[in-house]
Amino acid sequence: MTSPVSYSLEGRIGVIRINNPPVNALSQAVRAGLEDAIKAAQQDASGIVLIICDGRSFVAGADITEFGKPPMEPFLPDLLGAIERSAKPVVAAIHGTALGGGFELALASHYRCALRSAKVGLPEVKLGLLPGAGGTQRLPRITGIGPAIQMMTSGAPISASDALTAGVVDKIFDGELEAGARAWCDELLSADTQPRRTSDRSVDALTDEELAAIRAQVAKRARGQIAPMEIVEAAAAAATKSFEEGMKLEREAFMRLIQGEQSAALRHLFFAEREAAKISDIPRDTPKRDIQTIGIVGGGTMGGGIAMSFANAGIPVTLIEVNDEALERGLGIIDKNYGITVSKGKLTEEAAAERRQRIVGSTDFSDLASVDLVIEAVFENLELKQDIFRRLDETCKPGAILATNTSYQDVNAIALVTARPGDVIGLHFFSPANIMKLLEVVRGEKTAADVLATCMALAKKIRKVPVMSRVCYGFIGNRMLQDYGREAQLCVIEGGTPDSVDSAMEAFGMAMGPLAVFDLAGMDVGYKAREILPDDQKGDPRAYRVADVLVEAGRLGQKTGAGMYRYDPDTRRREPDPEVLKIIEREAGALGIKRRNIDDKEVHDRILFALINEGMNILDERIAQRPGDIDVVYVYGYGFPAHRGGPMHYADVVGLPVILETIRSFRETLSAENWTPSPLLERLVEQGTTLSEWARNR
Ligand code: 3H9
Repeated sequence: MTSPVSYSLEGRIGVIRINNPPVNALSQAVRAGLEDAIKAAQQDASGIVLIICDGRSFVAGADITEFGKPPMEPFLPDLLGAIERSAKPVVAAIHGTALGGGFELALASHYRCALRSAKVGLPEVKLGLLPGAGGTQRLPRITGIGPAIQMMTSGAPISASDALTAGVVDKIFDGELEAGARAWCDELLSADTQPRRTSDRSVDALTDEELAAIRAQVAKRARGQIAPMEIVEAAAAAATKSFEEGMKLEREAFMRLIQGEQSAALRHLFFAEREAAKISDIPRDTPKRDIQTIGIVGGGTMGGGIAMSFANAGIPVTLIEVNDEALERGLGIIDKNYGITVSKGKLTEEAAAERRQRIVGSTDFSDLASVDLVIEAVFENLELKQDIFRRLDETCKPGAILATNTSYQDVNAIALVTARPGDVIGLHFFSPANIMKLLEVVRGEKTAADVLATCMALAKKIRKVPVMSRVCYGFIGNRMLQDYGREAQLCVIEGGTPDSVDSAMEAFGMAMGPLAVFDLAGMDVGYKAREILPDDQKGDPRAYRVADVLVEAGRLGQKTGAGMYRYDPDTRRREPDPEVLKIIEREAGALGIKRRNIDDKEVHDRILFALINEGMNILDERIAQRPGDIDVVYVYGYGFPAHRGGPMHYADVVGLPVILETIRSFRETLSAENWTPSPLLERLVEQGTTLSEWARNR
């Protein structure tokens, strides 16, 4: 087998070239190749060593597929130590992304140059890790401890120009990297430049107060994640310990983290996200339709947010509303949103204006005649949507994709009113659509393969994370949410409070507790949805009793200043409301419920096992392709803590037998109607297997 690393002496430059598609990850073969190459360079006539990569990127990190398997020599920290010890200067030439171990390779090199379009970063924290090949010791020695902690705990890459300012890159090239890098190597040679080892440098320590402030700030943002805290301690050690001691500390922390549950969960999600983009019965090379222009029907909050998503990605949008007034209102909200982004300093005024001008409003439906894809984003009403799809069918050109942004309606029933059901699909964005990453791509019975393939690829283009769902009420996310919300509300009326239930779920890591989410979304949303359902489909009436009373009293949530909580008019901070407690107690009495103590464990088990059980049903019915898809939906769309890996990964962590046994006991003690174990859960427990094993062999 040929090595993914080659070495050749070209003039006085020893060129080490890495070629390990797709992203030049540091697999064992690459590490071994690099070790041989750096050794060879010490012995030949080269005066300088250049490390450069083929393909789309410099090294994007350690090979994540090797994690969790027995470590194989050479180990990366040792290899990078050998590179840094090179007697001849080593130059790293970066294009694409130098991430994680890749950036650490560059930091161990003596000099670094990059293309202006390149990015560098240490994203290990997103995998529940800390940089484990010297990053925590070398980066602070260059940037100072504070900026290094910021970069490593956020995991976000920085641009080449920011890297130049921070001193982690020495030179930037426009145009051709290799030619620039070789010319620079020649310059360094002529100047008789010597190796410059970062490990020889020292860095100022933070004061106790500064360190305490950073610890507190990072802990707050970490919300239960361990890796960010380990990063702070390791980076701080760069000032107080020798390089060797710091490396030892880093290695120990890395080994602790990589063996832990949080990193396993985050690595699962990394691969689940990439897997979710694939549809098992549609080949990757399925031809895609060309999507240059978008039409959106409905300029409300959703339609406007969707329009911004496309405009931000450089795709022009025609936004249709019924009349001038509605159109003006819709465009006004878009203007306001761009204004907020500019005022937060996240976008320049010119960039915002450029994006905004890609959205053109119209009240003339026939303006949709030439667009490549239309997304309907009107009120959740099947007849209304069907009516719009009839008009789209008459108006749009052949081959245009017709999508609905419905959250609940039957995509098949919508498709069937057109003469081209193969072109119809669901694209379920999450609010605020310009920000939320998740996109449920809903596959109708007749949706054509190329329509699906096009929409999955398009999602990536607009920086969304797509997950395919088959058709059912609520698709993957909202269908599971029903049982989750039911148990949260039952926990409240049976003895808890909105605050006790939310706090338990927030301690688990949810971005926001379920009752606080009702207030955020508007309590009237669920109320209106229930109103149109027949009684037998509304679910357990005890669950929504309090919500109904609150809505009828005008407490619609944050927008009216009060709902499950009351909100401080200035800070919008939620506060428990004694009024609500009175209502809960009164309604519980009226329903004959004897309130009792409901502890955090019961809240956890009821809410999460209800979610998991419905997830199992969704898998059994093949609404979702795989457990990981559901995890991606919950992490990206519903604030499920990424370091728990998503509900289905978490099911395996808890253990399926424990979940089944608990559900059976809830069936006895709480409600037989609400608690029916999923047949899939029963089968897997009977077979003594885990969900991930089952998914692998499915
Ligand atoms: C680390 O470095 C630890 C060290 O500090 C210490 C070690 C001792 N390994 O995302 P894409 C695959 S931790 C293996 O669709 P893009 C990916 O699975 C690592 N495989 O493309 C996918 O495979 P498939 C720190 C990897 O252009 C394919 O490449 N580094 C790795 O949208 C294409 O990926 C990171 O965390 C990897 N490291 O984005 C960087 N990376 O086609 C992780 C990618 O079969 N990677 N693959 O589905 C990324 O952020 C993005 O992949 C990247 C490209 C930005 C590079």
